[in-house]
Amino acid sequence: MTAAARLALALILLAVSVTAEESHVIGIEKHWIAESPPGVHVAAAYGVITCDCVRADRLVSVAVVGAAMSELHATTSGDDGVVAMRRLDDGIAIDPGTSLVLEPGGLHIMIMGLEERPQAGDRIPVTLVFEKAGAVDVVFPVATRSAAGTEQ
Ligand SMILES: [Cu+2]
Repeated sequence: MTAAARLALALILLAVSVTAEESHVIGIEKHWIAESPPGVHVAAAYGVITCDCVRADRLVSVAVVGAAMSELHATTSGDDGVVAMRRLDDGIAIDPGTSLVLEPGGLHIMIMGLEERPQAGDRIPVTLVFEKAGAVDVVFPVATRSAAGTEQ
C-alpha cells in the first residue's frame, strides 16, 4: 500500500468514527406509568428504549418529577415461586440495534416517595440518564394497568 493510499484509508476510518459519534440517539416508545391505588405512593414505569448507536449504552439512573427517588428494578421469581424485586445498582445495558424492554413482570423503573399518587390521564416528566447519551427528558403518560394491557 502506498503512503497516499494509507492516508486515504486513515481518513475514511476517521470519517466513519466521527459519524458513529454523531449518531448516538436514544429512542423511547410505549412508555407509561401505572396508576397507583389510593394511599400508595410508589409506582412503576415501563417502556421500550432503543439505542440508534454503534457502541452500547447503559441506563444508569432515573429522576421523576414529584418523587423522592427512583430505582431500576428487575422482577425475579425464585424456585419457591415467590416473586421479588431486585435493585440493579449497575444500571441496565442497552446494545446497539436492540430494544431494552421495561414491562410488568420484568425490568422496570420503581418510583418511590411520590407526593401524589399517579392517576390515569396524568403526564409526568421523567429524566432518563444514560452513561453515554446523558440525560434524556421524556413525559410519561399514566394509565391503568388494564387500559395499558388492552392497548398494547
Ligand atoms: Cu420494583
